[in-house]
Amino acid sequence: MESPNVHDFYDTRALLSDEERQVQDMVRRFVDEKVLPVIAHAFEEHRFPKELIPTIAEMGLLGCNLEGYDCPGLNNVSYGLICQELERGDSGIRSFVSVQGSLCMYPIHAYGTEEQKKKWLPQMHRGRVIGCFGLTEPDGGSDPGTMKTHAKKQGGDWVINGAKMWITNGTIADIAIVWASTDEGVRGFIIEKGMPGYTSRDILRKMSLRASVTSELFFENVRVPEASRLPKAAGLGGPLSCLTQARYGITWGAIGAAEACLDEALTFTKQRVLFGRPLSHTQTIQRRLADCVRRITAAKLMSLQLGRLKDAGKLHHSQVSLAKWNNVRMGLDIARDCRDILGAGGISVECCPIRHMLNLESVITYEGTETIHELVVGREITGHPAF
Ligand code: TGC
Ligand code: FAD
Repeated sequence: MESPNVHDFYDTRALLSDEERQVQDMVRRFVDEKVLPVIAHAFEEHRFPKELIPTIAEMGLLGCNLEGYDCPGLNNVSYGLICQELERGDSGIRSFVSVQGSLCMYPIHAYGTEEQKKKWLPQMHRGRVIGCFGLTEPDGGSDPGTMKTHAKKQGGDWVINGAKMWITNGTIADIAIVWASTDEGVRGFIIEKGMPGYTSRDILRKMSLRASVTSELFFENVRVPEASRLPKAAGLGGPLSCLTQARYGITWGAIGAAEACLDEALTFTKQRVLFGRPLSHTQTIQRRLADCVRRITAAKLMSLQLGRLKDAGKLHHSQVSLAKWNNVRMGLDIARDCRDILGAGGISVECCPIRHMLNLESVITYEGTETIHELVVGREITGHPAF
């Protein structure tokens, strides 16, 4: 009997179709050849490597699991594998793809008119139009139902006032999907860069997701035509359904970040000789590395089953919450442990665990904090909302 593959202990690759494996291999090569050589420097410089966008678009990764409008309609397991490989590079690159596909193209696809879909989706798939998603506000993100951004009907238009904060891609976005309260409940709007009264600025000095653009958006009497409203989105369920798409991808992404950290720690412990033997020959290090493999293996099986449920149309959003909570916690704990295993060298940006660890501090907060996901699962099993 062959020994298990350290990088895939339960041979989950065998559970993938040929197409899924090809997609994974293509993105893996892209990350090895184009992302890894530049990412540490980009992180240090607090710069999103925008020059990667054309290649990401050429590979068909933007909105890859949407059907029609020039999108390839890959299944959700393929989308997950793409997120996993991208986040093996950096959470910032996966975030860019998540926001474009799951948070901006998905709501247009699910809730837009035929005209909106034809106008935006092909261009967004090709990376010629970049989107951002504005839900969180300065006064708090966990409870978006209390948002203050407001849209008021005036004649045939809507007039929007308010602000959004911590918005990925904000200043580089050509369009923003903005959620606002109205007299009839929460509604979604496509707001275009350059519309009078709409401004944005970057949030600087981040210690996490430094290779990603994070911004504030401001709306001062922004006049938006009815044709820019997403007509099929009514209520908070609209934006929350987009979050389910992105959270699903994050469950896979965290696996990639953890794998990158484990790879580096494993190589190091085989080479580092202390007390007359390689570190990898000590019991404590073996237990820690084995624990990484245990947790990554469990996370992979969770995300794969989640993907199969999603592809079968049987996914409940609380199942995504369970995996977002489990897998991001797994990634963060592994990144931190691998950082420590690398000793002093582990605090250098030249080693990936500290970068992943810092990034995952954002990932565990955005798209619903860990506490929110625990409470979503708690509500599901008790029937009582305890938020
Ligand atoms: P609640 O009563 O639970 O729900 C209102 C309606 O929405 C439905 N629903 C969902 N539908 C789809 N997916 C989900 N995940 C859903 N959660 C709820 C629900 O069934 C209901 O429908 P209906 O028809 O009965 O009206 O609403 P609530 O106000 O009690 O809030 C629940 C709570 C706390 C779970 C929700 O507010 C929440 O998820 N809060 C966290 C907010 C959050 O995650 N924000 C993320 C902002 S975007 C972001 O972080 C992007 S980072 C991007 C990157 O760079 O990758
Ligand atoms: P708060 O909601 O103020 O929460 C503060 C603390 O209170 C947290 O620890 C939380 O878990 C806890 N808490 C909240 N409610 C309860 C409760 N009932 N019981 C116990 N504890 C509770 N948002 C977007 O809309 N679009 C984006 O593109 C986007 N990108 C982001 C990128 C980055 C890098 C970051 C860091 C955030 C981004 N966000 C985005 C915002 C993100 O979704 C919010 O930060 C998140 O939802 C939490 O909101 P908050 O930061 O306001 O924290």
